[in-house]
Amino acid sequence: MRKSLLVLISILSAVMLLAIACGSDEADPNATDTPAPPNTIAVEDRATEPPPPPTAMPAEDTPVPSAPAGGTVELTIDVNGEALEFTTASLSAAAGSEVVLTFNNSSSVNSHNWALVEAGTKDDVATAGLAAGQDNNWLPSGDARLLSATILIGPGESGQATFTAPAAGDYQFVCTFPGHNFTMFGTFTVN
Ligand SMILES: [Cu+2]
Repeated sequence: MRKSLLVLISILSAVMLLAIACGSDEADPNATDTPAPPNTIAVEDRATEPPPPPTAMPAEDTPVPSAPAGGTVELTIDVNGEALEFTTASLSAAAGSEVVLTFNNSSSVNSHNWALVEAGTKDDVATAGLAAGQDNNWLPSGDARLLSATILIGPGESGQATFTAPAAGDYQFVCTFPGHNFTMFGTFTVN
């Protein structure tokens, strides 16, 4: 009888140990469950982080092609009626800016153009334009001194010259219609 009791006790104690062991095993899953939430949070953080870069990429790409280094400058010029002179003798723009110059020729009889040339070359360029003829808008072709120009604009008509403002410095603008260059000119300042 005593031996059987001892066996029972030993069996019970073994069962107790197993129960404790199982209890400790059950504690492990709980231990692994605790770190799990941080992992899911970390995954959520990673999931929310990627979206900003994609949205930031297009935002950086769009300004590059659309916005020139110096921005866009819109200039307007006219003539003083039938006088052979522009309405202003000075224009300016920032270096590298995209210049859109609109020339409104309000004269009722005269044709004009507007040409941007290197400083001190307005008369020489006009002379070269005289040789080029009216079919070429009184403008020489392939002339490095001529930086930009409108076409020949008839009375009451308008035209545009679009160009990137060159390096900082003083330039000239002039009408190269024969004889107009002596009174139709001004200084174009790039700053
Ligand atoms: Cu003119």
